[in-house]
Amino acid sequence: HKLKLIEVRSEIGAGTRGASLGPDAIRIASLDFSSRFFKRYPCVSIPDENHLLFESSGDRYAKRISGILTMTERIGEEVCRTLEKGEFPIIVGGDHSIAAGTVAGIRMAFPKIRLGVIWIDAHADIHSPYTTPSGNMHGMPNAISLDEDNLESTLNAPDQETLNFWYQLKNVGGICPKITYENIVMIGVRDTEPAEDHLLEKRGIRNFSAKEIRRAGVEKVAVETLKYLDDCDLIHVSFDVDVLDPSVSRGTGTPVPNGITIKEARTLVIRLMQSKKIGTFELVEVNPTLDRENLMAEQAFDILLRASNQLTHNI
Ligand code: DIR
Ligand code: MN
Ligand code: MN
Ligand code: MN
Repeated sequence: HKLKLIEVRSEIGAGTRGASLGPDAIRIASLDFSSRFFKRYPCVSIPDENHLLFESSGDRYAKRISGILTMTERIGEEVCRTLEKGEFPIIVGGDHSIAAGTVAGIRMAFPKIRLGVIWIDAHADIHSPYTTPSGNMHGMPNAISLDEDNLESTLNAPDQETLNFWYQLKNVGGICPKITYENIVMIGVRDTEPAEDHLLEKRGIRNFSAKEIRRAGVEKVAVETLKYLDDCDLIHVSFDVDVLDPSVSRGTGTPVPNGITIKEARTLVIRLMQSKKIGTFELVEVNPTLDRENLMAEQAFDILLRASNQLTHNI
């Protein structure tokens, strides 16, 4: 099948604005490298006309959740349509809240399969409105996909309107939950809150820490990850650029110390994409307004290019 790029200009899920410019910054990086990447593959763009609004519905425990719901539905429909045509969607964000839409789209296209997720990120993004410290919805996509409220760790009292939106969000595509705990692997997660730690522990989520990656080597981590998800029929790879070390990840909203190197990230992605089970790839959280010299977008483009080349190779 063919690759299809889906650009999502979303930023209302993040605490720092500017991630909607990520896809354009990555395009500019590709031009600077004289790459024909964006000419080679068909590309659609999902706009977010609400992104410049300061307020949209939702309380402080789920900021702009009504806009997030709209975006999740749009992304879901586009990803579903792409998969139904037999094309391979590469989703370029935008903030990480878009991952809920990607997973919804996969589920809409394939309701019955065993779906795996490889979550490459400094964060677990498994908060709910009941537990979020920030109200930023890019910290919630995994909870949306898993139908996880984490009431045992409740810290907040979201209002009824917000909870109605939250329920709708989890039910986009009519399937809830969309993934299960045993079919998710996290790589590089190192900045979590106690409410998230509680879940990671209770549900036994597999997480390869940056330390483990360094000790075992990325090659081994990739092999172990794929082995762990061996039962899955199809796997989604979600790559948040803040998994990278802040020495290269200045241009992202929430950089976290002790990240993986760009070299480790390349090898990891190439090795993972060699698996025929990978069905979607997503790269998020490039924010050029925070960067110097578009460095983050250049690194992101490099990752994107390598992932795509590996896929083209598979086909
Ligand atoms: C934090 C930060 N856990 C929150 N999350 C981020 O606000 O929920 N995710 N930055 O990418
Ligand atoms: Mn994330
Ligand atoms: Mn992150
Ligand atoms: Mn945090």
